[in-house]
Amino acid sequence: MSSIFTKIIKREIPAAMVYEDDECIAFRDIDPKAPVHILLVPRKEIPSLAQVTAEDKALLGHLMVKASEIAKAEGISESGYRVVVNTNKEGGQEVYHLHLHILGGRQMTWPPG
Ligand code: DGP
Repeated sequence: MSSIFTKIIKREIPAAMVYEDDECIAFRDIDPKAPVHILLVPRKEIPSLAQVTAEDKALLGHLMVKASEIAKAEGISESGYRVVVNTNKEGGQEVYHLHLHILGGRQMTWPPG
């Protein structure tokens, strides 16, 4: 089932775009939890990390490379950042379209809440 991210991908609702290519898009989170908070989303509708298969191997690798590049472009690569994939209910997932959170610009703490 499509989510709000599909509407952003189709440009049916606006978002502060950061990056896009044939496989993914990145835009700023509407409710940022850090000075830099970007969502990196594959165009392919995969509900969560729990649904990926070996077929998605190249796409998942692509997302990690792009996360690294976006962090560099945002100026948080050297200082550090966190990449988070909330997965299903106990993982705190709200939008069921696979996405990476790229968070930076402040000190992160551990363990996460
Ligand atoms: P998660 O809990 O991992 O599913 O995170 C979903 C994130 O998506 C959450 O941080 C808020 C963000 N979000 C939800 N709706 C919108 C939207 O319409 N636009 C933008 N830019 N972000 C959204």
